[in-house]
Amino acid sequence: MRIFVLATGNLDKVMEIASIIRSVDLLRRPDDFEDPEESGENLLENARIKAKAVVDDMGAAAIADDTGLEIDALGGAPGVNSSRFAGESATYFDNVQKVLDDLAGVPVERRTARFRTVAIALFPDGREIVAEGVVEGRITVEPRGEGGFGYDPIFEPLKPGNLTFAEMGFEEKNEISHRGIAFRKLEDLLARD
Ligand code: ITT
Repeated sequence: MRIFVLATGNLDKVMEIASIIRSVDLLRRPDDFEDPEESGENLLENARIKAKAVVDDMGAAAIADDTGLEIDALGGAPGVNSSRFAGESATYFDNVQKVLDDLAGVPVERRTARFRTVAIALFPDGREIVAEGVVEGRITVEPRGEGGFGYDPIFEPLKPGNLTFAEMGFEEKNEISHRGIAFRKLEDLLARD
């Protein structure tokens, strides 16, 4: 089995990725690993920055993702700024609140949005494998559900039942999510590499 270090400091993402990718061994970063500045202009650049920080520091192959929520009525925001939409040290709750405030009065049919994940596997020799996953949906008028993380309580994927990601079970979200799609593709590409 190939071994990769999972280049993320976000434990919610660690749990999802570890459950989606089963055919490679994933190690965690050390707890005191310093997050690199996500200064890229797009999701791929940021995913690469996170993976490269681990490759450079640990000399091991790394896997990372960068994810953005793109809201059409906000011109595609928060996009690459999803973790800091309401400010540098914003919590999940602050970011959700800002989205709902910014969309106040916007009717259901114009609340279209998508989650996009770019996943990367980066090797010490600089070679990389990249895969993307997208899931279309809508932003709800108020948060619903206790599961998931981040913007999950206000994101309803286009699927019969109209549940938010936070109202779905863990496996159900991974089955259809941006991250599920991206990492299953990455796993396929790695199997053929
Ligand atoms: P790392 O950079 O350490 O991986 P992060 O939390 O900054 O962790 P991202 O940049 O990929 O991760 O994600 C930006 C934000 O988007 C994240 O903080 C969440 O608020 C949100 N987000 C990411 N994936 C999500 C998901 O599956 N469901 C809901 N919100 C998500």
